[in-house]
This record gives sequence, C-alpha cells and structure tokens, in this order.
Amino acid sequence: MHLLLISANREVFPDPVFPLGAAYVAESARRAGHNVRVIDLLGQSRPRDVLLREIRHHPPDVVALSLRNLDNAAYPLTKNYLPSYQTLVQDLRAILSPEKPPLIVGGSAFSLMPDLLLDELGADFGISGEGEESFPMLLDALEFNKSVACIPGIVYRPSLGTSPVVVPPAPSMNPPYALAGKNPPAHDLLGLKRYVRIGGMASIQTKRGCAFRCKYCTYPLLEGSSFRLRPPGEVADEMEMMVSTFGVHSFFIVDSIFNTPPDHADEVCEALIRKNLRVHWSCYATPAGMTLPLLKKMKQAGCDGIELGTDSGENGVLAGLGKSFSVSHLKSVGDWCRSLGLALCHTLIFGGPGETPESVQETCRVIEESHPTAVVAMTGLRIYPDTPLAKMAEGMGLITHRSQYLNPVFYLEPALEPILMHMLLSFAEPRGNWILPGLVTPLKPLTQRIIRLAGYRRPLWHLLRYAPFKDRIYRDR
Ligand code: B12
Repeated sequence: MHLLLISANREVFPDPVFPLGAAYVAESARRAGHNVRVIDLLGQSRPRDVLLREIRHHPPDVVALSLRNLDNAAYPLTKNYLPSYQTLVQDLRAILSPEKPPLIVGGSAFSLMPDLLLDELGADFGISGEGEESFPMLLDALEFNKSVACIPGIVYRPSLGTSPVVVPPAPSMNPPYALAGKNPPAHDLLGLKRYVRIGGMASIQTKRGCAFRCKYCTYPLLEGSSFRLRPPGEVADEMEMMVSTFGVHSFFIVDSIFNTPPDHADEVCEALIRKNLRVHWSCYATPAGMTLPLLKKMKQAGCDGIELGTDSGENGVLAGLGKSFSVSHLKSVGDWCRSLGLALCHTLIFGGPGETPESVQETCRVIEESHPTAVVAMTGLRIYPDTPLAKMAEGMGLITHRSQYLNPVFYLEPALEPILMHMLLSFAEPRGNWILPGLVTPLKPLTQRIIRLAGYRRPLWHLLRYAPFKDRIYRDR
C-alpha cells in the first residue's frame, strides 16, 4: 500500500528532537512491504501547502499521523498542541476528499488518552503504545479487509457512531524491536542528519519500560511497567552504524531512565567503551541506585552530562511524589558529578501534594549546594489520566469528567498558588542557570538556531555554566 506518514511535532524547545517513534514505525511498515513516504512538519511554515503538493503527486492509500506531544506540560505558560492537530486533520480531510483513505493515529501524545483523541480528531483508527508490530498488522488488515479487533493497542469504532474501543497494548520483546540494532529505525526517511544539524543530537534507546512508581508519571503507562532491555552489543552496533552512515557523534539516550537497571547500564557502557566510537551523549538518570563506579563508567563511555529526575530536595515531598530515593542520594550524585566533571541538570517539579513554602526553600537550598550546571524547574504537575495523581485529583473533585484531560490540567498545592511563582522567579533570576519553562520564555528560537548552526552539539543547558549566556536567558524574556 502507499502509506503517507506525517510527523506532526513542530515544537523546537528545548531543541528540535528527532522523531524516533515515527522512524521506528516507518521502518516496520517499509519492512512489511509498503511504500512509505514521510512528511515531517517541523520547520514547515505552510503545512497545508506541503500536504497538498505531496498528496497531489503521490495519492496515498492510507494516511498515518505520529503525535509526540499533546502540550508542553508547563504552567502557567502552557502550550496546547491539540488545536494544531485538529487543523491538520481538517486540512487532510479536505485535501483527500472525495477519496477517503483511512486515517490512523499513534504516538506518545495519542497513547496518553487514545479514546478521547480518536474522537477529538475524528480519526478512523489508532494504535495505543508501541507501533512496530501493531501498525503493520493494521495495514495488513486494511489492505485485505480483515478484522482489526485482535490487534494489540488498536483503537477503533466497532460500528459507525459508536464510542471507540481500546484494546490494551502488548509491549513486545519480539522482533522487530528486539532486532532494532540490526533493523534500525528509518533514520533516512525522517532526516536524521537535519535533526543533528538543527537539534544537535541523534536519539537512541537502550531499553523500554519503567519500573518506578512516581505518582504523576506516564512512563509506565506509555512503555510498560517493567524494563525490557536491548542487548548492549546491539545498542553499540546501532551507535556505530549511525557514526559511520550519518557521521553523527552526539546522542541523547531517550530511555525513561538510563541508569536502571544498573547492570544493564554498566554493560551498555562496556559495549560502547569496547567500540571506542569517540561519541558523546546525555541521558535521563535517577539518584536511585546511582553509584560512583557507574557514573565513572558512563563518563568513560562518552557521557558528558545527565538530566537528573530530582523533582524535589525535601524528603517529605519526595515521598509524596512516590520517588525511590532520598535527599542524601541526590546530594551524593551532585558530589560525584562535580568530582568527575560531568555536567548536571536537575529537573524539579514544584507545587505537588504536600509542598509548602518551607519545602520550596529547602529544595532551592539543597539544589544550590550541589552546584548544578543547570536546573529546569516546573511549577505544578500536569495531571495525566490513569496515574495515581489523576486518581487523587478525581477523588478531590478537581477532575469530574475524563474529557477535562484533553486540556492541560495541573495540580498545584492551593496554599502555594499565590506565592510560588514569585518565590521561584526571585530565586532563579540572580542565578541565571535556572530554566523555568512555565514562567519565563526560554531562549529565542533565533538564538537557539545560531548556536546550533555554529556547531554546538550538546543539550543547550550545558552552556548555562558560562556567565554571559546566563544573562541572555532573562534578557530574551
Ligand atoms: C526523551 C524524551 C525527551 C527528550 C528528547 C531528547 C531527544 N533527542 O529525543 C527531551 C528532554 C529533549 C524532551 C523534551 C520534551 N518533551 Co519529552 N519525552 C521524552 C521521553 C522520555 C521519550 C521519547 C522517546 O523518544 N521515546 C522513544 C520512542 C521510540 O517512542 P515513541 O515516540 O512513543 O514512539 C512509539 C509509539 O508512540 C508509537 N508511535 C509513534 N508514532 C507513531 C505513529 C503511528 C502512526 C503509530 C501507529 C504508532 C506510533 O510507536 C513508537 C515505537 O514503538 C517521553 C516519555 C516516554 N517515555 O515516552 C517524553 C515525552 C514524549 N515528552 C513530553 C514533553 C511534554 C516534552 C516537552 C514539551 C517538555 C518541555 N516542556 O520542554 C519537550 C518537547 C521537545 C520537542 N521539541 O518536541 C511528553 C509528551 C506528552 C505531553 N504532555 O504532551 C512525554 C510523553 C512525557 C510525559 N510527560 O508524559 N523529551
């Protein structure tokens, strides 16, 4: 079949990020024998014209959308991407008329609330969760007019006008995912080289799933609640292939958490060290179970900075958020990063259940003591359906109807609402290495573009260690 796959993400903050999920499903459709064409809307100033041209020249039998973000999860400077997806679908329907090829939706944004989004977008089918196996199954069912009802993760309407049915996803260890090192994602179709030029880094995964139980988090829902590990050698082979084929040397490891399970992280590092690829990379990490030997090994394998899912510097708040570590752990990680010369970015969430003015102050103090390279601090927690936080918010009457989740909704401890913004701004502004995505507009896209065009290939927060840059963050406001 002629498949048109559209990557709909146009967000460029904190960087344009390679659409790895779309690249995986594009590859799986290509391997299943379909003729795959891709449109990436990032950087397109007139998406409708691009679609029109493509569809005129290459009429598709089926159209699929990859939706990465639903909103920017930042409060109060919230960006909601849903209206732009609705416009996209309306444009597509108009351009594709009178033929009506089936419209399929997938991606992390879709998987967060597939029932709601299928209706909201008026799509025909969706795949919730991983697409590598289910997507080709759906294409096959459409081509040969078979039933879709048994496809893992399928979202469909059993008959016209009925509510969507969501078949639970079945996260898989089978090929093609487990063979991803040998059958890598379609880097070519999604323009990996362009993303490295404009966004600095390529993306790679060493595992899927998350076994942690943070109360607000969607990762176990999106990827499954246990870790599924790629063979370390396969990860190193994929990196080697990306170095030799695309000339890429900078990576972001997009695992929900890189350093857990620690043995696997250690083995991935060993495999990279053996290859001696001269690459550098960053990742998300947790203080839980982090050790100095592992951090040393990570550095030896090319890691030059970590984004630590710290959330808070106060033990009561950490416990309330369901975190699996205490303040002493995160202090140790700060010390180790400093002793090894690894860049460290704390990601914090202020205003969760039980947060008080005192705990905010305590967090600021603890974080400063760890001398971070940068801090990304969010105010309020985005409430996602089916998380423990959602159950709490529903119990409190904050959410009375599931459709409320379509618009970004946040939990912010009521007593803090009038003072939190002021507290954080006055703490952050003189320091300059604090990024407040919900409170201060970050770097102007032009500044960002210049830095990337100049060849800078690390996450931009690394630069916050340089004083002149610190001022700019606030001047650009
Ligand atoms: C790593 C990561 C980052 C890194 C990315 C680094 C990089 N170089 O890629 C950084 C830190 C930069 C980042 C930034 C942001 N992120 Co982020 N990020 C992630 C994370 C942990 C992994 C993303 C990933 O690459 N996964 C691996 C790929 C393979 O999985 P996938 O994309 O889901 O694709 C699979 C399926 O979805 C499906 N699929 C995908 N497309 C399609 C299409 C079809 C047709 C089908 C059938 C299936 C399908 O199949 C794929 C393969 O199995 C996710 C959470 C998570 N665990 O998923 C959040 C996540 C995607 N991020 C999120 C957000 C909000 C953001 C930011 C907006 C935050 C901010 N305010 O800055 C920015 C936006 C950046 C941008 N320019 O778009 C949200 C999006 C949800 C929402 N609220 O909208 C997520 C889901 C986390 C969350 N809060 O739940 N992020």
